[in-house]
Amino acid sequence: MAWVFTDNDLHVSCLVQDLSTIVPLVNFAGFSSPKNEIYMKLKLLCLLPFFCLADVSAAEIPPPPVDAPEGYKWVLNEAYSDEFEGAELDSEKWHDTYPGWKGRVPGLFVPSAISVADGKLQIQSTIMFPPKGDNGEWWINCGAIQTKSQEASYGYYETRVKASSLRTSTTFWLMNPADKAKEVGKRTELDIQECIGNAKRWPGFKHQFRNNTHVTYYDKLDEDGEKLNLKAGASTDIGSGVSDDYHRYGCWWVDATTMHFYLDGEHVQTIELPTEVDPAPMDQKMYVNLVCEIYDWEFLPEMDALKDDSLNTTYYDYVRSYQLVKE
Ligand SMILES: [Ca+2]
Repeated sequence: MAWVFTDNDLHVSCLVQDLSTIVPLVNFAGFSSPKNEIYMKLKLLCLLPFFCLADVSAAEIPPPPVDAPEGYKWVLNEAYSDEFEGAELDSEKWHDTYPGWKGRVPGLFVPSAISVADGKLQIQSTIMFPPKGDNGEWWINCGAIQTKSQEASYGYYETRVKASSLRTSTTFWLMNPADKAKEVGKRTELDIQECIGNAKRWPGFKHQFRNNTHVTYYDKLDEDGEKLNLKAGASTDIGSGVSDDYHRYGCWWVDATTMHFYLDGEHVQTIELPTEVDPAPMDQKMYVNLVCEIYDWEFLPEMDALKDDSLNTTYYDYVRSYQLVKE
């Protein structure tokens, strides 16, 4: 049996085979301390190479928090999964920015905002100096990564993340490629979590698990003459701020109409898309995004917060994806 200890502050995870392995080590280090203190000491012990595994293999990654339907099993989908071990972003798996989208003024996506350390993807938003753009309109470093594979389909998707305390977003979402969208006449977007650590205009973004879906039809117009956009969302109160601690945000994208959402492993919401216009609205293959961006409807981040490394970084522990495969 594997016991997993995860530190939310120092970003140390370690796997040990048996609790009995820990006790002598703790005693050896001279600690007979309460639980929290033992955990603190374990952080140090985890630095010992013989004690801490360098990475998390697929065999150790737990299945989704939902049982596979009878006759099926969950299989990890590597192209859209990453434990963020090692010292840099896996360039075979990810773009270190958002191809085709620079960000929203004044937040420019820059690869330098992206790093991998201590088992986490870190996206750090800071003041850009000197500013960029013809009029110096870009002056905040923002960050995005996107899977190079673009064929994510029905399955379970989850990230574990601690949002920054900025007025920038922390997000986890899927979208179909632009060229394919033109070909089929619709753009599909599945937003599993969109939150803002220090939200001001809409405070719910600060403490909610916010799910959303958009299907935009290029050849269908709404009553205002705009491209028809089917949108359905849901939100669940987390009970604390999204920047206070790590949370698991998951979605079982069941089929073209049904999506179940899971907060810390518990089913909390289901979105059912209407089928009057399109019998299979969310049927497109997509890529996966982890993005920290500026929203044009939100107040800008505070300068002091952008300068404060204890506030300006979002930590993604992992992103995991699973497909149902017939047994
Ligand atoms: Ca990790």
